[in-house]
Amino acid sequence: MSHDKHNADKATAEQPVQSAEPSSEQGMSRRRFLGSAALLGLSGAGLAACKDGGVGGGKGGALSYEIKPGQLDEYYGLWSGGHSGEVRVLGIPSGREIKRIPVFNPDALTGWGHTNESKKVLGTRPDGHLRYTTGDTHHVHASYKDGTYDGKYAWVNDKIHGRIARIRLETMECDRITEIPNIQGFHGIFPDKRDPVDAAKNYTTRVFCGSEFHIPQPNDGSGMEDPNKYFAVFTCVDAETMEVRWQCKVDGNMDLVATSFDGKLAAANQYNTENGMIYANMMSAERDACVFFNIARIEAAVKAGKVFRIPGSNVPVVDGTKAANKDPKTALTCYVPVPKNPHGVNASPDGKYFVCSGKLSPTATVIELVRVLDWFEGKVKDPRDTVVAEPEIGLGPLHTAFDGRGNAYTTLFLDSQIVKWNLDAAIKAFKGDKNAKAVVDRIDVHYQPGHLNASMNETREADGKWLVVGCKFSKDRYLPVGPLHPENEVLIDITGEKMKTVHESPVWPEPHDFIVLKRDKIKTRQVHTMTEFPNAVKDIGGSKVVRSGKKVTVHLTSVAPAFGLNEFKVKVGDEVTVILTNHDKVEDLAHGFAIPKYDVNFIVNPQETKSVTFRADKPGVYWYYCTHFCHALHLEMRGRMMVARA
Ligand code: K7E
Ligand code: CUA
Ligand code: CA
Repeated sequence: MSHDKHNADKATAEQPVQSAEPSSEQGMSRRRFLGSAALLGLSGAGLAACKDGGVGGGKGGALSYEIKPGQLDEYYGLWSGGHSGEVRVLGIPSGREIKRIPVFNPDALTGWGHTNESKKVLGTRPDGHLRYTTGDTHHVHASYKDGTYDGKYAWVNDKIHGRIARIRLETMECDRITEIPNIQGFHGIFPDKRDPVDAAKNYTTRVFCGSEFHIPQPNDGSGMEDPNKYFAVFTCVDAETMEVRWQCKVDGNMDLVATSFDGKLAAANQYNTENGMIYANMMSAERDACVFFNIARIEAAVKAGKVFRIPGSNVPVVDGTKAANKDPKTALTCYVPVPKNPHGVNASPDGKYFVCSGKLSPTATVIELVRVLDWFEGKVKDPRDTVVAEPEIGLGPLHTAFDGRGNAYTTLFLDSQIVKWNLDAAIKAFKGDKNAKAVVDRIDVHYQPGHLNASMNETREADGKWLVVGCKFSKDRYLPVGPLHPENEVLIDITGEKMKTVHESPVWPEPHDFIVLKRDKIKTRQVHTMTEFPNAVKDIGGSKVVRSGKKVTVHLTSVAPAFGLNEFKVKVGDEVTVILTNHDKVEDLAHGFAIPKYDVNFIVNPQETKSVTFRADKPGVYWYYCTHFCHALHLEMRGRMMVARA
């Protein structure tokens, strides 16, 4: 069936968006607010027509995306993996996938979720199995210093189990995972860009976490039918210790998170200020909110002990509800009304604005941060007066990126377009200037874009070169591969007045979000140091078997093409721990270690140590072998584990 036919079928099955009922608000165009027909559209791929060639194609900039064999990309892209629970590293502009970083997902190549060291990071149940084997990563953001990336850490959320993970960018490995209490539907994260009170700390010290789903607190089976028991909390995690510092109770839910460059404000957009339990109720109010958190005040309240605790957790919780924060001069939170059901809040690289978009309203709301700070001082009366622009930009606006030259780029999910609009023009138009036109350009993308990000645009060094767009549907863009399609990442050159699509690449669903960092922001270490690992078998001739009762420890080394032991002997019923240190020093020279029928499989990179513990429960000979091609005699790199009958 052709793609067009598919669309035609869809169009009859679902009402076209443009026929949605006009809203009752005065002076609104028919497209101003969308009804339930649009909501259907939000869940379907069928609405946008397949038009080839973007509106803005042709007269764009002139960047080349071609990276010839042997050439390196100019940018690192850090992509979330979505359902896989991983983070991926792409080269930009080529779109080549360079690495997958296992985070919440067991991974047989690296042995993540399998080795003792990675199990410690992931967390285990009392029986030794992983606490969770699934993850759902959405948002990757990196640490800051002086308003730009410092290359130290990246964080990513797990929406399913409410966990936040940290990745050391030096080795691009996950080193910490924290499970956040009292939340469900953990969605937005954003690190702060400096400390709001300590001037010396001009770097990331906290990571803020928004949770979507409100749950009965405590969620222990009581109060499930009592709506008053339900609420969501905003969480602050310490960037270094990865411990939860505090939580803030809010009205409504939270979706995406943004932080200001001065460290004073964090914000989360809320699509369910109604506290609805079903979607019809979640879209009943004309306006939802972007809730701002006054970080210094919250931390002072925590210090002063103005907190409560949710039974079952020891985290101090402050009350950020509207009822408890009526006086702006002491308020911890400020709820700025924005058009209904927004999905996304993004900070402009000049540090002045947050942009929040309403997926059921064809608008983007520009909130000026000095006005929010003024509201907290009692100088601005109505939280809505912090809004300085609200241009109409198109249907289903989700996320916004910036070029550092005063322009914003917003994904239009329903229109399958990117719209480029000018912040200053939008502000002028909002003030009543009839000649000010916010929208600069539009370009079609294939299809239904969600997140987008421009190179370095979450920093003060936004360079306005590349815009990457994550399309949620690829439909006909690649060779058909059965019912499950890849998603389509679109590369757009934004150096010119007009946007220009230059490249597309498929990605395995569903990345959601990504950031694009100049490659010199990340300095990796290509070889580990043996002393990093306390259990390393440091002596190259130190391979040995040590028995202590029923516990057997096999100290093993690897040097291509041999393990330190050609065999080792254990007995049925033993608890066996294999500690393997790779003594090879050459970059890229990894060895693997696998034991058939014992489900053991991991690699050790140069100078790295990993260990695995298992019960010897099957007698016989089991050849352990190297799984990673390391040497001309790689196949010969093996030995026997001999398990004697008890
Ligand atoms: Cu898919 Cu940021 Cu989780 Cu929007 S999120 S598209
Ligand atoms: Cu060692 Cu292959
Ligand atoms: Ca709503």
